[in-house]
Amino acid sequence: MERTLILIKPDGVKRRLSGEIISRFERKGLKIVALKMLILSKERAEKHYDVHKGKPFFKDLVSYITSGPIVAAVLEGPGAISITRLMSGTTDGSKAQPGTIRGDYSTGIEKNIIHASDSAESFQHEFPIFFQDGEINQYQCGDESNLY
Ligand code: FUP
Repeated sequence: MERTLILIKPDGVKRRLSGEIISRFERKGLKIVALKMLILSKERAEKHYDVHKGKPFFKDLVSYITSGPIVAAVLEGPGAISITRLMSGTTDGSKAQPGTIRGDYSTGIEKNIIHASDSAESFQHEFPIFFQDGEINQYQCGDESNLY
């Protein structure tokens, strides 16, 4: 089954939106298989965002994502990667569709509430920055035959 990584960024946590965001994904039918709160070190943040190294916003991005606690989760379900991206909305909250997480809660590009892996390759790169394989919980939900 497909898995993806989401991060609720420091603005989302500090605005008490963690539960609301996780709820949206649960109601959609995705399953939480790993979950934790942490403060990211500069080194791990730079690794997570290494595709953006050298870009003008990189330094601010790293300093922002390390500025407070984040919630990291692995979500599982068919199409989990594209579903979480669609539900997150486009990067810039001022342009994201209402109904998406960024469209509903963010007005800017840096403080945009959520990160979601954009491909299976990104998930493979990002997952070990936040979790070990043994932290994935495999279990069945009673309604899976109605969902999938
Ligand atoms: P996304 O995949 O939607 O999270 O967006 P990107 O991977 O393109 O960018 C990662 C993060 O960098 C964004 F969430 C916010 C930040 N960013 C900026 O601050 N300025 C930019 O011009 C582009 C991205």
